[in-house]
Amino acid sequence: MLKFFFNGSPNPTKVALFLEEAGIAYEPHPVDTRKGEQFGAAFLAINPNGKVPAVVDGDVTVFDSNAILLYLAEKTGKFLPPASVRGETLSWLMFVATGVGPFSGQAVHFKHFAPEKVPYAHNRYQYEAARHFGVLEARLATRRYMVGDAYSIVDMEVWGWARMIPFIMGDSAWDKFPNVKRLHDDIGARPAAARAVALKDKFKFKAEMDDEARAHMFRHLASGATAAA
Ligand SMILES: N[C@@H](CCC(=O)N[C@@H](CS)C(=O)NCC(=O)O)C(=O)O
Repeated sequence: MLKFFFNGSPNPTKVALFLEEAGIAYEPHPVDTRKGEQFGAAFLAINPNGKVPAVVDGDVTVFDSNAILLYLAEKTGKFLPPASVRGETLSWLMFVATGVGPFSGQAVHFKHFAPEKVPYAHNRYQYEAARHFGVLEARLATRRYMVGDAYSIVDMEVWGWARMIPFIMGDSAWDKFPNVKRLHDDIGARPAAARAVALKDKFKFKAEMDDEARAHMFRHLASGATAAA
């Protein structure tokens, strides 16, 4: 059975959504990143980058949520836009993977977790997160789904990050992205999405973002690393 390594954060939740939507039987393996379990030798052998999600599917190992979505969609033929829009599919998958996700992640870091206020970094990542969601908003203003005429892995990928919009940019941020909100709400109403979000609640993850969690998740703090002169 497919092994799914996850926690309750946005990237694993996209993959949980696909597994639930596609009806794939899977064995959940919680990885408590606030306890440093992502750096255990067994997990690093699965994902040398030490991050969730990852899957082990027989003798195939795949890490990175976007790679997993594409792998599973191609393997099952489910939620994969048609070949006629292959170029668009790849463009939007990569746009979310390399733009929306990383900029949102940094926006969250400087808004909520950085040990000191860094206005320049905060402003830059807030601006770039909003700009990236603005690109999605413009795309969704004229179409129901991100690519093609049907719900696909690209919509799942957008949903994973759209869920975080209030945390990334504040509660009022939804007002700027009504069409992203529509897609978010449509997907969020699906039973598979409820199951994907609830998966983490079946396991006990460390809730506190305390010194132990910070030491594991923000390793540069302990490494003595400083900016290059
Ligand atoms: N590009 C990767 C990013 C994975 C990622 O950043 N995962 C986070 C959770 S959403 C993680 O494992 N963080 C733990 C850490 O950084 O130590 C993906 O899409 O899977």
